[in-house]
Amino acid sequence: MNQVIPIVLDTDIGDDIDDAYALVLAARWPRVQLGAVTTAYGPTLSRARLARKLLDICGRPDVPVYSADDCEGETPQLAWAADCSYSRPAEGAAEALVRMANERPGQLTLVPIGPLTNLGRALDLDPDFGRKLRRIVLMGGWVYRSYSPETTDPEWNIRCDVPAAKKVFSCGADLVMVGLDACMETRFTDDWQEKLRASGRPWADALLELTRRWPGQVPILYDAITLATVAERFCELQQMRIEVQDDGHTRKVEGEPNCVAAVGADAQAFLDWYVKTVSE
Ligand SMILES: [Ca+2]
Repeated sequence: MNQVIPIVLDTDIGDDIDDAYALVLAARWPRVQLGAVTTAYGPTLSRARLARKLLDICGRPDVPVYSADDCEGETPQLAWAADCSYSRPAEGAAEALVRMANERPGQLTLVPIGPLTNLGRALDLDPDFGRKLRRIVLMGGWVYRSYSPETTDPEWNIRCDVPAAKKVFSCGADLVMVGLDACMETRFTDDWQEKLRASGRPWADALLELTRRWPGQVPILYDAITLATVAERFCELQQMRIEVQDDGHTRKVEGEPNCVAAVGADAQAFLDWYVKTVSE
């Protein structure tokens, strides 16, 4: 029997659709014990309300949701959760992260799937925060794919808070970076959505409703394959040293490795596994 892995999911749920897919996986996957969800970036209170509603539908009212500095913002996904009664804990997201890391040093795996603001703040509160975690498995950056700083935008999660990302990549944590190299083929096309619908699960219906409201075309499950990497090997991983540049690009440089980076993935195997896992 494989050991259950305690995790915390740090998410910017409510903009792109893949955070919702990752949250349902975190709530339903027996290999992980979801201890808390923290919300990051922009309208963190509305994001927390959305996470709360989705967790409740997943049968997980036990999972607390912490938000951070909040600002105005509205999206069709966030509007879906407007009817959810969410009471914000007195403790903020970064403070909760520091407390949980101290309560079980060396045991917690943190999975950030949004901008790294809460982690940066946690490292300000406790410079040893990263070393108290078992591991950080983050969605962000890229290494090889289309890598051309002159012509290609930096990846969103890193670019949105570059100072926080620099802190995370130098904090001494056991770090796994799942970037665009591994994610771009995880396209959750209509065929997959139909398989999910066939499960008849209420959280599957919620995901498909959120997907319907989302203005994009085909969901790409960046955040869900990142979470899967906590205990599954759909990604090809390489040790390397990554430098976060001032513009948010992640560049492979010479020197002692500071992370393990995903450089490719078996996307079809992952999608098949995903649908099976959240259909249980
Ligand atoms: Ca995200």
